[in-house]
Amino acid sequence: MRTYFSDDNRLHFPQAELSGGQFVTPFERPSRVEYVRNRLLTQGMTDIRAPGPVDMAPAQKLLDAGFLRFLETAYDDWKAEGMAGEVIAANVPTRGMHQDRIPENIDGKVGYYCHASETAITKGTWAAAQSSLASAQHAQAHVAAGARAAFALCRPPGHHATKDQYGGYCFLNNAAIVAQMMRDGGAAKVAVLDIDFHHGNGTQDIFYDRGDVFFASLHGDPRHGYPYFIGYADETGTGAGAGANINYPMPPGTPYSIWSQALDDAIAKIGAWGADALVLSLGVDAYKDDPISFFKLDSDDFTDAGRRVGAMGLPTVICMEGGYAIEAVGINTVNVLEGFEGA
Ligand code: OKP
Ligand code: ZN
Repeated sequence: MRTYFSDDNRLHFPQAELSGGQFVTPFERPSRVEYVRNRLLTQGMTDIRAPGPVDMAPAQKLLDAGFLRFLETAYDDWKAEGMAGEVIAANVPTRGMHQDRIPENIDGKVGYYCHASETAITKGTWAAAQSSLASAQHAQAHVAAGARAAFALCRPPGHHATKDQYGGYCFLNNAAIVAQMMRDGGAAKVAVLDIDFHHGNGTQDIFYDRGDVFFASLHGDPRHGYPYFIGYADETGTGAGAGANINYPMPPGTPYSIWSQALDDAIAKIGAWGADALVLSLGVDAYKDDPISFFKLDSDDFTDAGRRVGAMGLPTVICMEGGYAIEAVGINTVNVLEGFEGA
């Protein structure tokens, strides 16, 4: 399987993440994808290419224009206002406030376009987010040209980003944009299967009222984990999208024996729905030693999960999402790819 990967991911590396009331070195750091890259090489998956340029047109079609302008200019606007540090949201429109008025001051604007203040924007964030999207897009093009599957080693990740909000380490929703590109390329029905530990709220939100893109997510129960306010089992889609969204929230300590039942159910539902192409949002933070998650998968379980997804037999674009047990991220990610290829 071919991999697309951009060194420009390193342009996004904030000094700090707000975690537990302290600023810590971000969990979502460049070394994560270096471990994946090195493991790919170790395992002989050496077809690793830099993506060509990003195509922002599909993002402009799917996402909010003001949001894209904001991402592009936020850091400069922040600096122009005389702020000393990185861009961090501190004021958000909550219950009882206006939800639809966009402040002119950058400190207010950041709150409008952000859903979680752990995530900082730096000088290189926009370039890195675009390079991440470029990897996903070129993986999609490779599949469109006839490859069974391709791996986009995306960083920063994307599945928490909505049409008009960033957060949860995500800025541009790579998986959603690629799903739309598969639709535009001729796939009538596209499924996004999200096996990252965290609920893929951004992808769900983008397709919630659409009947042509199915979304399934396996994740930590939002009563116990980020993103906390979305990801419940009763979120099943609306309008034309009714029945095309399925969530599998699972409790702390969930082992592979339970998790894999949810995976099988999601795979069966996607099959019954009649998907003809697949995007896999691949996070490996369901791993037992992940520092910010609470499931109990072993490294071997990821191989088995990859096998089950591969057995779906669909043209598949695999987009990297999370995984923070740094040294195991490479092994776990490549295990999924090897399982997929061995199916
Ligand atoms: C992004 B992805 C750490 C809390 C972190 C945000 C998690 C974002 C996960 N103290 N909260 O889905 O892996
Ligand atoms: Zn995650």
